[in-house]
Amino acid sequence: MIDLHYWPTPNGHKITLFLEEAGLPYTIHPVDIGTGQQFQPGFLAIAPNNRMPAIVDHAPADGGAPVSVFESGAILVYLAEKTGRFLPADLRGRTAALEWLFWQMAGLGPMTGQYGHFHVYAPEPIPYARERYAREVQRLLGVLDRRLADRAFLAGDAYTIADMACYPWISPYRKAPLDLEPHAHLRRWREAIAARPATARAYAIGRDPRFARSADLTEEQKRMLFGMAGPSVPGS
Ligand SMILES: N[C@@H](CCC(=O)N[C@@H](CS)C(=O)NCC(=O)O)C(=O)O
Repeated sequence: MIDLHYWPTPNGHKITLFLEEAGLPYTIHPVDIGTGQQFQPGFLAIAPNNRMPAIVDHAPADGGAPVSVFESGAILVYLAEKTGRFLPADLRGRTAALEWLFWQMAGLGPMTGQYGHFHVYAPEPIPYARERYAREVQRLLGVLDRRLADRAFLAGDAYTIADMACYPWISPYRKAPLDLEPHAHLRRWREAIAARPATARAYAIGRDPRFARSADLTEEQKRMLFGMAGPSVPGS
């Protein structure tokens, strides 16, 4: 059994996308990042960066003590290796999947996150920051679109953890939607993933009432999320 420490955000969705595709049994432990649950000692013991998602695998492949994993990219690789699924076994397919997974972790995710911060959450409009991240995210979407011009998924014909990592980060901010019109291949890929039953199940989990929150972040939630509450890990 796997414990999933989760809140329904793009990085959280990556892991439910995998678990629903693979049909692995798991239990969700909500980490309400707006109320500071990411700073609780029990969570920090498995996720020292005070960010979710994180997992604990109580039945690891080596038969030993439970294994905990933080960082969504590392979790996806761990689960792919555990199940032998969604990470190609051949050298070229595996390399391509890992390339695009790392590209998401280091580029698409952080840049889109900053885009969202400056367009949706920042206390005052900063035109330079808004323009910088909007341009960078459009550039990254163009990179994705070109990659998908001649293949169904990022690593080739098969759906992999690279696709699961990127999908939740395509225009995730309802209040600041991105223009996907110029990116026809990206739109086709996105629709194909959205149509998968496991994707529908993964996103339905995020709509469960236990994750209900107001449409807008409160000032207290902003303080928790944007580091205005002091050191990121209390006591550090
Ligand atoms: N690189 C990390 C990023 C995780 C991350 O930023 N998670 C956010 C939600 S999407 C979070 O837990 N935020 C809590 C906070 O900022 O205190 C990963 O991919 O797992």
